[in-house]
Amino acid sequence: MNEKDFKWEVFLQPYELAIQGFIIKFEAIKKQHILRGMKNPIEIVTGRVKTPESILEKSKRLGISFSEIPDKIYDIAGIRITCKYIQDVYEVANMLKTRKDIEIKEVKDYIQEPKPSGYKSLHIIAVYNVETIDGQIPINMEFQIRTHAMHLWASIEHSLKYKFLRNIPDNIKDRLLAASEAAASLDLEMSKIKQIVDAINGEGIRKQPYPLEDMDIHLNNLRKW
Ligand code: 0O2
Repeated sequence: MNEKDFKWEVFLQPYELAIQGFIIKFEAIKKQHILRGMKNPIEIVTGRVKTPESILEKSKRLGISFSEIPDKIYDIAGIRITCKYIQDVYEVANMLKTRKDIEIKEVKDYIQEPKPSGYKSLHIIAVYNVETIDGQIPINMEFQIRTHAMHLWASIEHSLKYKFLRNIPDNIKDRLLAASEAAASLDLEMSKIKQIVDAINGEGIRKQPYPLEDMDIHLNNLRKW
């Protein structure tokens, strides 16, 4: 890899393909759960390919040379799965662990051990082989699995990091840590509510199914010719 004349679009295209593919795969898992009347752990699936500016900034910050970028920056392709409950986060993580199309390299559990900032999420780094016109290319992917409460916190903290050029003032940092604790309390309380509701459902009280259209589930979307 040579920084001069580097064709970022060509380099990033397999990452884009991988992201598009995994969004479809996770939407399919969600649909399969809903269609079978099963409890669905997946709420929202999004993905992004890191921008060249952000890749270069991270490589400089972590002391990674230009040629080492594909091997040492794991989140060029990022998939984010947002869940209602902490239990669902680990259920999605277990689903990833049993998949045959990825090889898991590392699990970073920032829920059990939050970052000093207060950041919480479960990260799974995996290798995925993308089919291209040059054959299979192995790429690193980062799956971030988190609850809505963790996501709210991370989005606000992320935008503040940009606003303050990564130097968030101490008084705001302290408040962010307190907010992270509050988000954790909310998640815990919601988990308890879920356990109570699951127990009621287990006692035979039938759930009222929602119409599929209300959940944006449509069948036979592929009738295009
Ligand atoms: P973006 O804008 O999301 O693409 P790093 O934490 O980035 O210095 P490391 O150890 O490689 O270095 O990170 P890790 O743990 O794999 O996390 C990478 C991504 O996780 C980040 O991407 C964020 O999306 C998220 N993340 C990690 N730590 C924090 C944090 O303290 N606050 C927030 N809001 N998000 C975090 P980037 O590179 O930040 O970029």
